[in-house]
Amino acid sequence: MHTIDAHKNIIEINKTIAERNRKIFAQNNVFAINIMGATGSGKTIMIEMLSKKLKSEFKIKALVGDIVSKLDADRIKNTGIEAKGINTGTECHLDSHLISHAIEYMDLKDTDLLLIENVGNLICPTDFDLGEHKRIVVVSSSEGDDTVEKHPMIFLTADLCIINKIDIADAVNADVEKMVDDAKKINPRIKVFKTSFKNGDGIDEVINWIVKNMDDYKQNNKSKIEI
Ligand SMILES: Nc1nc2c(ncn2[C@@H]2O[C@H](COP(=O)(O)OP(=O)(O)OP(=O)(O)O)[C@@H](O)[C@H]2O)c(=O)[nH]1
Ligand SMILES: [Mg+2]
Repeated sequence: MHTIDAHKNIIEINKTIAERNRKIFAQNNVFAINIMGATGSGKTIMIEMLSKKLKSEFKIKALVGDIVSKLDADRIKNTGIEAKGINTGTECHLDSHLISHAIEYMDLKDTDLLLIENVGNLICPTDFDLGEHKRIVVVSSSEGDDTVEKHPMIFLTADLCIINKIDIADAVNADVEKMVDDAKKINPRIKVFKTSFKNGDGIDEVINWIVKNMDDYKQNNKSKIEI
């Protein structure tokens, strides 16, 4: 009798399609970010702010994963950029196959930055490479200051950790510095910013990080294309 490791197979197939997506992004010089994070932590509000602050300088588009509804995609569209909702149904994460279809009809030549909001939770998105170049994970003080410690895998795979809702940390008895320390203990390479997207604290640091990484990617990608 053969035993099949179905999860391993799914991850391998996902990886192959993710590499194909990455190649398509490179051909079109698109910098893609996978924005993961807890439910209600502030992923959509961050994309809304990024859109408002960066859309005059860069061509930005968004893909938005949700179990049902297009509410978040509509919120982002209202800021004046193209945003497409992807309903995952019973699945708690986006995968590279869903992204490959979503970008089929997107004008990637007219895109500098693709922001992909994953389904809100700190578990399922971890294993699924979408073809992105960087990963951001957003958590907030109101989920409890043990949230980071309890979900090490997603912080291990992320490049930037955002600890949001610092404006209400005292009210919910959350020790924000503990969250910062936990993220750095899990992943010493991770960058951590403390934010309040409600009042705008920390958004400029997030913007600088994105723009710097996008510039580096485009510079590197350009030299590869020229070779
Ligand atoms: N007090 C406070 N509220 C915030 C902050 N950031 C976001 N919120 C509120 O938190 C709620 C959830 O924000 P969203 O941006 O929708 O969160 P999300 O991560 O996209 O949520 P899902 O897509 O449902 O997983 C909204 O009511 C926001 O206004 C913050 O820094 N401080
Ligand atoms: Mg959202």
